[in-house]
Amino acid sequence: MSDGSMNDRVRVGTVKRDTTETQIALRLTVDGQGTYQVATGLRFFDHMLELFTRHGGFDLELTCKGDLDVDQHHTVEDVGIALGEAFLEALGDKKGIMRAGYFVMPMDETLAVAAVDLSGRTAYAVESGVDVQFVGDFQTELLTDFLEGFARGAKCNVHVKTMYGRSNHHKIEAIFKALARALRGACSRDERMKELLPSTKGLL
Ligand SMILES: [Mn+2]
Repeated sequence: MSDGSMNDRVRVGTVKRDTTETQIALRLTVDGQGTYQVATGLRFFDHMLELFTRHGGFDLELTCKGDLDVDQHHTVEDVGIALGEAFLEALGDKKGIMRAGYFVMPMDETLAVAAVDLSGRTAYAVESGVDVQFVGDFQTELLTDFLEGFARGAKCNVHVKTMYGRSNHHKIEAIFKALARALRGACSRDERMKELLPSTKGLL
């Protein structure tokens, strides 16, 4: 039974982001049920965001109307920023959370790792091992732009790497799943230290 304190609240972030390049409306529930309604205009990207939501145990409603007639860059990067901002908002002062998390995720023949630190600082490192320009309708180099945007929006460190694998579809998919589960760990509540900020600095 919830006592209604901040530590028990269902953590939600909502972002509305309108530029000349993209119009985004996003609602993220960190403590969700894995449900999603995602429409970015890019089917492979939708697929990744959907499995990210399910594997993270989040809920996500997201629409993005982007300038796909230019190319996919603004859409993918801005969704990354908005999703990151939603996490930042949802987590509030970050008291009582684990803060850091990692996951090693197999996807058939592929293995990917992800590590995140909700540190208040932006940094990212990406080694996807993807060696084709497109997977489905998705321009694969934009995986890095998505993760950079996410790291900026959430003010966090994001590191992902495909250790090995063959299928480029699997490499990207394993990265999104690993990231989701790493984030799930980082966002989870620390029962033993629930009143404490997980930092000696006094601010995250
Ligand atoms: Mn797939």
